[in-house]
Amino acid sequence: MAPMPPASEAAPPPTPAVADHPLASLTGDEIKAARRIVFDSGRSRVDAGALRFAYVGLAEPPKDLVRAFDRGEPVPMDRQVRLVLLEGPKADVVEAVVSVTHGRVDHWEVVENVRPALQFGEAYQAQLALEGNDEWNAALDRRGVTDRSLVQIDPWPAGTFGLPYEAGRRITKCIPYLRAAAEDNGYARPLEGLLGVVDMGTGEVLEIIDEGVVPVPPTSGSYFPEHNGPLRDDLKPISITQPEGPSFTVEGNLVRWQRWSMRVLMDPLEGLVLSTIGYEDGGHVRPIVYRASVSEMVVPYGDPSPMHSWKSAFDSGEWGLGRMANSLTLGCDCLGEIHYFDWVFADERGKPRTLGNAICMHEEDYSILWKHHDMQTGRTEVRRQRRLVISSIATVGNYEYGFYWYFYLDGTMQLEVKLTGIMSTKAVAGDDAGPHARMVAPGLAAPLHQHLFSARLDVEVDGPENAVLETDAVPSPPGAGNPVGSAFTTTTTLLETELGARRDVDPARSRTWRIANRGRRNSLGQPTAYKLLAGATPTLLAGPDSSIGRRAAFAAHNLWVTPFAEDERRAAGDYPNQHEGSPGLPEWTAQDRPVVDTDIVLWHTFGITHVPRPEDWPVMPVEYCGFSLVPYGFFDRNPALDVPPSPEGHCHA
Ligand SMILES: [Cu+2]
Repeated sequence: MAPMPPASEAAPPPTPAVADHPLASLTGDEIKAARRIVFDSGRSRVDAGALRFAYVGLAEPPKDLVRAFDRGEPVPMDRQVRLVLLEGPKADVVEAVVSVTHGRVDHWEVVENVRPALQFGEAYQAQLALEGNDEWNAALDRRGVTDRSLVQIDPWPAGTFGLPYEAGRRITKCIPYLRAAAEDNGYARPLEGLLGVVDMGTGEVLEIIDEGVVPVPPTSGSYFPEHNGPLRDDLKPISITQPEGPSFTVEGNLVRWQRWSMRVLMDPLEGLVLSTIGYEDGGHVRPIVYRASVSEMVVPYGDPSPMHSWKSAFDSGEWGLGRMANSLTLGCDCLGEIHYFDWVFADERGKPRTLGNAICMHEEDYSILWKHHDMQTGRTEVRRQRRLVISSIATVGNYEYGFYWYFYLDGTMQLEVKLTGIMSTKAVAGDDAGPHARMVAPGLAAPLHQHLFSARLDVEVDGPENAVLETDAVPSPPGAGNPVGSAFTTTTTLLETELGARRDVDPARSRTWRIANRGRRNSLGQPTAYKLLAGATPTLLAGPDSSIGRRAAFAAHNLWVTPFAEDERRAAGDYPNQHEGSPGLPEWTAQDRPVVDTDIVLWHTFGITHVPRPEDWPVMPVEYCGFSLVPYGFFDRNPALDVPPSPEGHCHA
């Protein structure tokens, strides 16, 4: 695999000179201007040709300014770009913020001993370095590999294990596979026992690890139609048509649909970002979530063998869910009346490029919304549910992750992550994968692992000042108030400070968390609120004192609540790559700041513990995980009574 940028070489489309909104997506002109400002500033310690742009994204303006703009007040537009720059092979970066409105550098700081996400160009150089390395080639010879063009080398984030050569370097560990042909699925044929460790900055091969030859598994892992016939011939066409067009409108990156409104952005690391999510009610937009994103994700592996124990990819912070985003195809990735958003991003030299069809938006019929049949009169009322879908799919090495935000007619919103692609594999001599992996094909196993996501929800339910209430369903004690022993009730706890707000799901108690505005009441006198409805989701299984247990400590709890702080953006910190500590949520929340009736951020860990099954091979049918935000006293009653009966059916009377 050569992880090259997934973009076309085409020049960016013409862009307006002035953004129409403080949260408008960066344009190609703005990226060009930011690059020029960096070069012209003369602050870089290296030549322009040697400078690498590891991150280029919108530096979002203060929330108060955005709110004032949306109220129609005159606010000065200052479009700022946030950059992370690499000046050479060492493990340090420059953090910069430039104003493209004013043509100046607003912030420039060298940060020592941190590493940005892996760079595509450097990953490619690491592959070349191994191909020219004698020790690597000797190991391939021992495995009988004659045609080197069939060797697939996957560069991985290396993690951190206190090895002397880790210090001060940006490292990748490279896993080899042997394809049977150029288009073959290499993951079916691991060259087990062999790893190459490369300094990505210098291209120096640091270590070739050879734990011994294991036979290459015998069977193909092709998922191509030409190898999996005869194909089914009894699937009749399904056509989704909306003869009058979709029910949404789009202005710039502002979407309106059925009283919902939100802005759609893409971040290089977080991928899809939705901002200023609100719901129109009584003639004005009631805010719900200021900004929603997947701030981090990690895939820790549970196999202790030396080839696999180090694997723990932070696919957001070590690769980037926007950087790895696909260009989506009508009829394949998305079906129906589609609106696509292109994404203009900066490549590693800071030049604008366009990823066409990066984000897909459409409506889906979603079965029934509500129904009742009156058994006395025979009158039936039933309404169709419908949802707005905003989605993006990232390919991170062997896996695919689809991020689907849904908005429903009843005021519910949801994030669903669809996991597919190909599992990380190992070759096994014999038919016993041991306790930490599962056989998925002859001679081929897949290690146990987890996929854990951290959704960052900068909430503003009816305004910025919110609090979180945890509610458990509990049995009532037997006695006079519970004479037949069947009573149950709920207990509700206000989460007051950060340490007390590190919480976990409890399906046996139907635990939910309510984001309440205690200064606003519905007609029943209850605080208006949305509840975070979690699934029966795992937390991190790695030990808390292990390397990955520290680095991914955000995944040790399902819920964290923090007071909003502008620089607290990513659950495992800004630089999880080879980080030795426990940055991000564990550090911030150790301050134990109050989180009651103030501007708060919820961080929700959810995901899947993946015990591989044969049916996941050679390519996984989609597995789902996610959560919902459901109105809870936000409205006075079912807000979808005004949805009309379907015109084509006999849905009432
Ligand atoms: Cu998996």
